[in-house]
Amino acid sequence: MDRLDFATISAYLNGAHLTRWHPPGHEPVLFMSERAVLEPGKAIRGGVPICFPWFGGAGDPSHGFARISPWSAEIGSDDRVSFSLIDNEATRDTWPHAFAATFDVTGGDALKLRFSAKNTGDKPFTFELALHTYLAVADVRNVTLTGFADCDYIDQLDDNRTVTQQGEPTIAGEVDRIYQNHTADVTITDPGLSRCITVKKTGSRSTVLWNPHIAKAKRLDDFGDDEWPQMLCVETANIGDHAVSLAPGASHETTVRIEVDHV
Ligand code: TA6
Repeated sequence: MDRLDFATISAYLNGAHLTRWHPPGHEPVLFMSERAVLEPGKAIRGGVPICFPWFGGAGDPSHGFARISPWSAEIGSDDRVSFSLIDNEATRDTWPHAFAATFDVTGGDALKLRFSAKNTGDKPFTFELALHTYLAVADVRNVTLTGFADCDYIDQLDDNRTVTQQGEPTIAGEVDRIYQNHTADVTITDPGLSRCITVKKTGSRSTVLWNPHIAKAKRLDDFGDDEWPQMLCVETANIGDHAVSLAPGASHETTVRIEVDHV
């Protein structure tokens, strides 16, 4: 008897945090740690954390306040959820700017994400962004990546040295790289799950590639010691030299389209 299966998405108002995208005929595409902490004001280990208005330790809290702030949401008719966050006393205490951020999620056979930030104040500001996407893989040591060859990256594990990627990266240890001026599609071919994930983006010139491997996984309380082989972060971002400056009234949009195909 014919059955209709639809993609499922799950998200939390806390951080406008997308935690699940399960397209029909595939295993879930986003990784979620079994030790993720699901509490208001806490970052969630997995899915797509929104790092805004800065990345990493460029401010306090690390990776910005967006991923630990309460967003509002409107659920659209076409499998779309639209989150929004505007400046408030708490955000202004850490970042003295007026802004309106939106994050649109559309599930289905492909996952479509759209982040937009608007300067609603009377002075210019510059922001960083990373849609810190945790992708689920069978074993990160066995995946094949494309889209990074010959691109320069900042190696966050080697004193932020700039390195030119020779060939395509493999994940044989901890990897924490910010690829510069990177706009190419990325593919992750995963023989263990017999699938290929493709990440396509617009409005982004940084891509972060991260896997904690053994030692860092052990240092993360909300990450199982044995979970690191099951994930790879491919983060659509604008960081450092690619941070975005907005004049009053201006806005900027970043989109990501994630597809998954059997191989
Ligand atoms: O995007 C890579 C990274 O900056 C790594 O250095 C690692 O810290 C990761 O983000 C996770 O950060 P979090 O604050 O979520 O533990």
